[in-house]
Amino acid sequence: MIMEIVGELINASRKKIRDDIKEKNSKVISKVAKDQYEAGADYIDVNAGIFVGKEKDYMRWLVKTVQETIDAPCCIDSPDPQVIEEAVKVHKGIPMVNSISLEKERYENMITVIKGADMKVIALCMSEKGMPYTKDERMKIADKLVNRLVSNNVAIENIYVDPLVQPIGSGDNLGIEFLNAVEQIHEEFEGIHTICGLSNISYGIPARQFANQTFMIMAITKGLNSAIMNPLDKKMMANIIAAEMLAGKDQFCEKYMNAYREELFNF
Ligand code: THG
Repeated sequence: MIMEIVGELINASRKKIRDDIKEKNSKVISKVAKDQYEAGADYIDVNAGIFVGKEKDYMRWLVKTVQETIDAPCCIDSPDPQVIEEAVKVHKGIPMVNSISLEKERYENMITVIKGADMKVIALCMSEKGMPYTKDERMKIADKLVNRLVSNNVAIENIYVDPLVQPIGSGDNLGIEFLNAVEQIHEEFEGIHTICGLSNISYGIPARQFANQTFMIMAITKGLNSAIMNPLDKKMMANIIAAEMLAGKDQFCEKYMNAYREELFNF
């Protein structure tokens, strides 16, 4: 697939898995990693952010546990540069760092971990001024952040800009402003990736999956080429394959045909 999928399920903010992380239940973590990998995840997100003071220890354990089970890289999800630094040390292969932002302290401390290392980096559109709402606010942050990363010798291909999905319930235009930012980022920076935590869009509204699945299709038409999401959502995975074909990203419909043969549309 063109879309790079980051499996979101190993996140301590999820009630369903919180205690399994807390108790270091490697059997459950291994299974959730394996299930996501087999469903098509390219990266496994690991987030232990709720364990204040113990995040570093949990993060190291999560990275090791995931990588003992499957041969896939992790998306190391923490705002704390020290946590990222320690997790990267035990990580095999090329990790994705989630994330750096334009906030002064976070940028300065995070760039020392990233500089010169072979890793993917999520550039989250957040600044001292807080979260962006409009396309223009997102672009102001994205432009500064990408240029700064490039000047710190991070290759454009390794940058995943996250324009930040905001809940549609907080403003009617928050979906379209995000989508237009995705489009403009791809116009301005050839070879760059865009990424997002897709399910933020449906926070606080009912029938969340339906909104998430539809928003994904809309984002693909704007060029979104990676997402932090639940790869066990079969409808979502089928939508991605069809939308990418229809957006001209599947030469000779090959991936779509393969997915059909593998019965990925039978659910
Ligand atoms: N951008 C970046 N990283 C991110 C996000 C983002 N990491 C965290 C998050 N957003 C993406 N990951 C998840 C993981 C799980 C869930 C949502 C996003 C989830 N949420 C349900 C909810 O919100 O109701 C269930 C919560 C529960 O089980 O208690 O499952 O935007 N770069």
